[in-house]
Amino acid sequence: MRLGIIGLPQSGKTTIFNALTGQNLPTGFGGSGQMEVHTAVVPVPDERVDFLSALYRPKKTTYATVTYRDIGGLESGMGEGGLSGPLRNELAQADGFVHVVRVFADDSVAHPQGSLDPARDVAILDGEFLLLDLITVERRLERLKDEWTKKPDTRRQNEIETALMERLRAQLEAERPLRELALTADEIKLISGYGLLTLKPMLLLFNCGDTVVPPGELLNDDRHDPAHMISLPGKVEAEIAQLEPDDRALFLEEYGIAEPSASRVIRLSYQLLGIQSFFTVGEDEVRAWSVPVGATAVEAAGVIHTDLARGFIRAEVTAFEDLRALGDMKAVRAAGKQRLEGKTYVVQDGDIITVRFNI
Ligand SMILES: Nc1nc2c(ncn2[C@@H]2O[C@H](COP(=O)(O)OP(=O)(O)OP(=O)(O)O)[C@@H](O)[C@H]2O)c(=O)[nH]1
Ligand SMILES: [Mg+2]
Repeated sequence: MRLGIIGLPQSGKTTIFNALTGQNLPTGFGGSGQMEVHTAVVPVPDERVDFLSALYRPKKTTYATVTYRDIGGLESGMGEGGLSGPLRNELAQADGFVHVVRVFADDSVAHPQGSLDPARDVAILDGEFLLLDLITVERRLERLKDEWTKKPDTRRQNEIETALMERLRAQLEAERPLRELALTADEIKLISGYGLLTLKPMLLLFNCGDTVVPPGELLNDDRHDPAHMISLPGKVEAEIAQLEPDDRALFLEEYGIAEPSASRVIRLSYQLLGIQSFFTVGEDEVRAWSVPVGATAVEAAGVIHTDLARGFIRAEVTAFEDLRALGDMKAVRAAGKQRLEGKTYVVQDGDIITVRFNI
């Protein structure tokens, strides 16, 4: 799953990318306004995996991952003619966005709007995305009108899609993001190829200077869920990410920080994408796997290996918290806490799963 880090020029996107990924890309003026993309795959910190790894002492421990893309090149006004080319593709292919908003004051860093105003900056990028989606929807509606006369045999389908597109248009004209609409799985499938930007989940990341201001004091906009906002000191976080693990632990202890905000952002982005983790355990490997919320046992088996889905018989399932409470699998079984589940069982976050299969 892929998250695009976006924001106005000089908002601190690359700084945040460095903080999240531990990379050390150059920041500051230079790339500004240019379409430029950096990518990194990042393990999702999960103390449950740490616990399982300590218990099983496996040869290998594998965390779930998310991919971040630092996407430069978005600007105020870019939505007007619609986007094309690599920037459009890049945005369309993201599963969600981390929108970096500048809060830090620093006279040596130019602000593209000339002044500090986080709420205004959020509105600017939101407005560009709404406009870009509106252009996409209107183009599609024109196309459907064309096809109505040219392809009479697909009129039923055409009607269905036209009605849906008109619903999307009304939403966008009311300046509301598409992600707020209650769409059916079929409807989502129908529009999934159009790269609609406001349909994707978005995390607002307020890049503060040394004084961290809570999101609620920076923005009051019901189009953004407070659970999908976070404030952090971007530059400090990027510096923490550069420390060796031992120095980092010392630094955090000294400042009384339980955990770097970057770790929280990574976990938040994982949740933002509507995915959750289940675990497989053993002497060889303890591993977190990602499935969409609502996935079934056979779908989870298929994530591990297609053979496991094909030959699926049953899944042995233990809730992680039961294992943590009881200490080991033997105690879990003795307490009757290990269940046998069938193909249609809906996987819960933190399930420890062993698939019984036969091929
Ligand atoms: N004082 C201060 N400066 C920051 C902070 N975060 C980023 N900066 C500085 O702001 C400038 C821009 O940061 P970048 O991370 O390059 O911003 P960007 O959004 O990637 O910029 P472009 O890719 O050029 O659009 C750099 O000089 C950073 O050092 C912060 O929290 N405090
Ligand atoms: Mg940058």
